[in-house]
Amino acid sequence: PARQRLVIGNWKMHGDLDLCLETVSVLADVVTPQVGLVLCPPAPYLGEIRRLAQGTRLDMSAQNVAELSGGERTGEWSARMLAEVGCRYAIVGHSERRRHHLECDQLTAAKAQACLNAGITPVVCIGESQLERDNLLTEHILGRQLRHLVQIPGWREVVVAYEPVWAIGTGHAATPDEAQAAHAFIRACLAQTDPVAAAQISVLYGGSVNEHNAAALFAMPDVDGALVGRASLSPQALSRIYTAA
Ligand code: G2H
Repeated sequence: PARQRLVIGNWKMHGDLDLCLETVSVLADVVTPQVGLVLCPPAPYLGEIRRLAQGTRLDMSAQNVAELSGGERTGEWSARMLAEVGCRYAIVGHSERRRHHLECDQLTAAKAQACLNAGITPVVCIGESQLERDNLLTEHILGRQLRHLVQIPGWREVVVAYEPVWAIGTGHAATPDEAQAAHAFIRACLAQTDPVAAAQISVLYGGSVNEHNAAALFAMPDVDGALVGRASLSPQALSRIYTAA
């Protein structure tokens, strides 16, 4: 199968019920079968998005999920629960989870497998920091993160999001060439385990994507879409980014 093109709007810890309504109203009519459009609100709004998006082509994602299927873990939720309320995706390993919640490669891989077990697609975020890039460690870091990913049996079914930490929320996106180089490297790494799967996996770019830079990023051969943070809080901007894909 061809690579799935995808635009995911990750609200992070922003938004409210009004934004749910406005976003679905603006975006429901722009979604085509060719490119997926996924709303990723804070967990308390998943039910509202589900209700509003019923009968549209919009998909829904969670921003996080537990690696366990259940248990005494106050404040956590399982992939099965996300599937039950209509999530098709869950983001795992976002750099903000790694940084503020000390999530590591092993935990990220376990969360990805938990999603696959429950029938939802994990969007696995990887990427290097500014310091790592300055020290020419980008490929080393991406390689390490991917090595953990390919150890889970279901890795061929994941979506990968390349999110260079230095580009996240800074207003400075990677240039199309920088993104392409990293995406090609990611694919080459995955190809060491399975060349066919590596060619078919969707690799999204994330980090300060906006309506002005999206088209040039999407024109790169190994960029299959975007994980959009800040700009997704404007339904009009998200709509223009989606249209560029
Ligand atoms: C990267 C991205 C969305 P932003 O974290 O995941 O956020 O577009 O605000 O840089």
